[in-house]
Amino acid sequence: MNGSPLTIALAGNPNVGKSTIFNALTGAHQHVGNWPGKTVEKKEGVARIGHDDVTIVDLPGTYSLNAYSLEEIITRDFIINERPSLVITVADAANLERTLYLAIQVIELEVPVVLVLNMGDVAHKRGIRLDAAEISARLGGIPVIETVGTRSNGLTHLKTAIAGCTGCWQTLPTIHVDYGDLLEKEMSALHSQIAADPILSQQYKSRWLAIKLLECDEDLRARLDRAGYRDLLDAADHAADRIFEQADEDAETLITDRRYQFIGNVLHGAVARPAQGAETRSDQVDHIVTHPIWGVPIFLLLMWLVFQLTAHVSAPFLDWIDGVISGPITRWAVALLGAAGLGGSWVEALVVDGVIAGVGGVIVFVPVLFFLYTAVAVLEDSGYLARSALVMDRVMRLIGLHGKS
Ligand SMILES: Nc1nc2c(ncn2[C@@H]2O[C@H](COP(=O)(O)OP(=O)(O)O)[C@@H](O)[C@H]2O)c(=O)[nH]1
Ligand SMILES: [Mg+2]
Repeated sequence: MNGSPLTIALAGNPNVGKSTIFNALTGAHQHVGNWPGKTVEKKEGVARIGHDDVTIVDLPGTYSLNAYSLEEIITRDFIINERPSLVITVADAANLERTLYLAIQVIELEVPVVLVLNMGDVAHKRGIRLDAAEISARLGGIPVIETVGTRSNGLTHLKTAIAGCTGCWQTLPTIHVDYGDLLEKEMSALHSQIAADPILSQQYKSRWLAIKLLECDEDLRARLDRAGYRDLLDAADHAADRIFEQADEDAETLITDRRYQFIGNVLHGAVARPAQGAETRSDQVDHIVTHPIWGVPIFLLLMWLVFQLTAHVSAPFLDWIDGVISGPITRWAVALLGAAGLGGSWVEALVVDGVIAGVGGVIVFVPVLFFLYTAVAVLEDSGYLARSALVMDRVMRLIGLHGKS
């Protein structure tokens, strides 16, 4: 396998730890640039997997593989056109229902996938227990690896899984989300039509394209339109119309629902959460500070404290700076100018009454600003400011000024 240019892509929602895992795998062997013609960052690196050097591409974070954003289009075009040997799909172990949504869509692209459940430490802290082997079994046996990216936990496992999976296109498990009779019937008709076209079926996986057409994917529709597949697009439109008539719901919504249902089935019994009611300290504080009634006096009290802190704690510093500027500094300047023979001249007036008094008048506010910004920074970083917006929004609504006013 030496010398074969293996490429592995990392996909996942934003903030699930893709780049952390990318960095841990590639170390210093990285190249950062842009995707051709796009303003989205492209990170590529080389990792040593077994005896091979493997190229790893950190794909942009996306929540879905629709065509609603540049990131989504880049990600899916890369997987479809570049056909990486493997896609490592990173999900957040503490938010699996949500973050598996992208993983399911990558699996639907029928590429070899290794599923990484990162943030194992966060899940553990929240009392969430996962059965990775069970999840793997329910996903047709694709490798499922638990990691803590920030501590490089699970990376050896991940590398072993990668080594065992690269180029295993032949042994791909087929995992199909069951979209229900109505959708499946329409999909299989489109599927046959796509599979019968040598060019199209070479370029796309037929079932995937059928799903995308029912989802009314604008990007793919435009591409197929340009390539002269009007008949197929018409067939997809008619199918979507029939689905809407019968289900009273558009195909895209039904498809999304079915994917979440599929995820629910995969996780059912494989993920255990602590009993409801086990609130964290942070939740308790949240309830108090965002309380519909107590929230407002707490907000006013905090603002009063910020004001007091700013005004009174900074007062001695302010006085001291004022004293230094109007005392010694002014005296030194007068003495210096006197020694230079400029005592009592307009130059002295300019320096003392103009420059020193003017700059001094600004500098005395530095302590005030320092304490004010420190207080605001603490409130901001603790997350209180964001919560207080919620509290004050309720008050403002009472007087008819909601957030959009
Ligand atoms: N607690 C915890 N934090 C992590 C873990 N992996 C990554 N992070 C942090 O999560 C944040 C987002 O990670 P990043 O790799 O930038 O995510 P990306 O947007 O998917 O590339 C960073 O602050 C990481 O340090 C993990 O396993 N546990
Ligand atoms: Mg990143």
